[in-house]
Amino acid sequence: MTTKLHRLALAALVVGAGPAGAAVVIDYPDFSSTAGLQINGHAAQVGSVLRITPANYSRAGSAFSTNTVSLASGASFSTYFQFRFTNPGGSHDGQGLGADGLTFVVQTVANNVGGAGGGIGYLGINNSVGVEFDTWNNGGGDNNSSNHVGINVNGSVSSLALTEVTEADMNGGDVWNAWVDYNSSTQLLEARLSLSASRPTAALVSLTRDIAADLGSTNAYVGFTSGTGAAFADHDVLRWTLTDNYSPIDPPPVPEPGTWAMMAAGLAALAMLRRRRRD
Ligand SMILES: [Ca+2]
Ligand SMILES: [Ca+2]
Ligand SMILES: [Ca+2]
Repeated sequence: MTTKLHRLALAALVVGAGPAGAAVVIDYPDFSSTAGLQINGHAAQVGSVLRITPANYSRAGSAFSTNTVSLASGASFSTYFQFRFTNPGGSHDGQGLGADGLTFVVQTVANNVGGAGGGIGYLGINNSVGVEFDTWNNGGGDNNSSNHVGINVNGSVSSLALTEVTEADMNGGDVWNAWVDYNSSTQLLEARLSLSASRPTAALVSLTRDIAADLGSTNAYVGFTSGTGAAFADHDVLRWTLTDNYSPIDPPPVPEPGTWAMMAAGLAALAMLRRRRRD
């Protein structure tokens, strides 16, 4: 268990101690490296983003930790990630273009799953919890909402809790900040969403649930799923951090500049100094 955790931690490049004793076990400041991830279906690394589905009809993709992550007893965890949906197209549901959205998933089934369309790549994953960022109104199961965050369990996309997103249309091309926290001592699962990187005080949607019972194990694959159908968008994850215990990530860590960026800045400063000396 420890070995798996270490492998994953090493692969995630940046590892540190989180607040309140929780360890950061996943930290991708961007996805210029996807080491430690299993990328499935139509998902792909594109530049420095993780594109879970591309803007095309009937695509499905997922990306999960290659190895299981060992969560705290009771399956507590906290995560923070940024996503962006761009290039929406295809048919529309009466409110904006683009579909079907993105789901953050904790599951114990496998690391290679994903299905298309309104299932958002999540449909059918047993022993799981998923937080969906759903941009297509599939009717009653979506509470007739075209832009909502929902909490799903055990591979069903009929959310047990669902809240309309009113800040903006998630398909609008903005960078969104999302937090999902599960505290096993209260069994409260909470999701937050904001255009700002400041973690909102109040959860957008929450559910009291024995997640450990759903998972059946505290060794879980963590990752993202997405699907497109008659409508589509590029569904990108831009950065991602996860801790192995309840420890809300606030504020999000500031990504350190890459070595090359620092070298480029250093060389530019040196060139400027040389020019000044010549003058
Ligand atoms: Ca929509
Ligand atoms: Ca939907
Ligand atoms: Ca939904």
